[in-house]
Amino acid sequence: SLPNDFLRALPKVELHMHIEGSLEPELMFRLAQRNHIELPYDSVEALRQAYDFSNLQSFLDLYYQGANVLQTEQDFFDLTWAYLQRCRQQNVAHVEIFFDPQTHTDRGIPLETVIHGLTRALEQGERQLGISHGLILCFLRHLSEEAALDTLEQAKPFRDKIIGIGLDSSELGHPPEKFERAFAAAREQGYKLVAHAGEEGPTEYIWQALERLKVQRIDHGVACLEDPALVTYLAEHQIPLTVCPNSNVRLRVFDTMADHNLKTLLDKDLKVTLNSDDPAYFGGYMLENYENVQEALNLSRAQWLQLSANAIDASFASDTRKAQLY
Ligand code: ES4
Ligand code: ZN
Repeated sequence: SLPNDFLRALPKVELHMHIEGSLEPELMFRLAQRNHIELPYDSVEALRQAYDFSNLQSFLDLYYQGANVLQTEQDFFDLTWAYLQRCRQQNVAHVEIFFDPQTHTDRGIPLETVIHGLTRALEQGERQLGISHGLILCFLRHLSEEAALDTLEQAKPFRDKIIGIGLDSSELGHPPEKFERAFAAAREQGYKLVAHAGEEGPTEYIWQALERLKVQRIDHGVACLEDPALVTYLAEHQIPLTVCPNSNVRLRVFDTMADHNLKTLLDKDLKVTLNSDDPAYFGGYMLENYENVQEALNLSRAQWLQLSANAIDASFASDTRKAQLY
């Protein structure tokens, strides 16, 4: 077992966190009131009680509903600033956060409002808290490739604010290959590329993300163990997997944390990182994920240091910043 404060003190890098998924019930109620929006829950407690998910879709339904309270640039700033305060408390020194522009533009919020709110908070976080950042724009995979291409076009004026392009939302029935042209276009614009694959979906989706979308990281990827050839490929190429333990348990990918395959992934020399995914919905931020993993799986000090080093290596931070993070 580890010294008491070891996990808290460990310098952390978060690579898989949807900013809309950091919307805590308290802030959701505050923004609903501020924006004169009616929530279908009487209280923060009633809302939290609804966070009892059976699969990814049952979560996404509440996640998109919750995002409706985000209306103004200040709302997006407040959301991101609250997340950065958690990062500061938990020794998270670098973050690469996802956002879902289509969730907002499809209900009439200008993309500029979203991006200005997020980046104003991220830049203030860098100056005041020393937390470096990257912003990753995700296409919603339940929507069409044309809609993704249109979003990519709309993002052109903000190219310098966005480091990468990702793919999220309902995985089953929406294979990566559906977005091959949109990812090719993003690649031509010099974006880094990532995609959710192998969360609920099959190993074939991980292969497609690598071979057709040419992503540099796989978000989740925990299904990979079902295909030994894929495991060999991921290990040989040291493709990072951004694993989200609390998320996997809350969305019933694994029955309990003790059943999570994290240790097997590490034993196979895969480049695993630990992340919080949607911390307001899945029971906590980076440290809560670390603590729940440690309680159930009892990793060694060396394994924790490996996970930390993996996240620095896997990040899109500059070499100068990486050297500071080590
Ligand atoms: C997500 Cl956990 C998860 N999976 C896929 N898409 C998402 N968007 C927000 N959280
Ligand atoms: Zn995710």
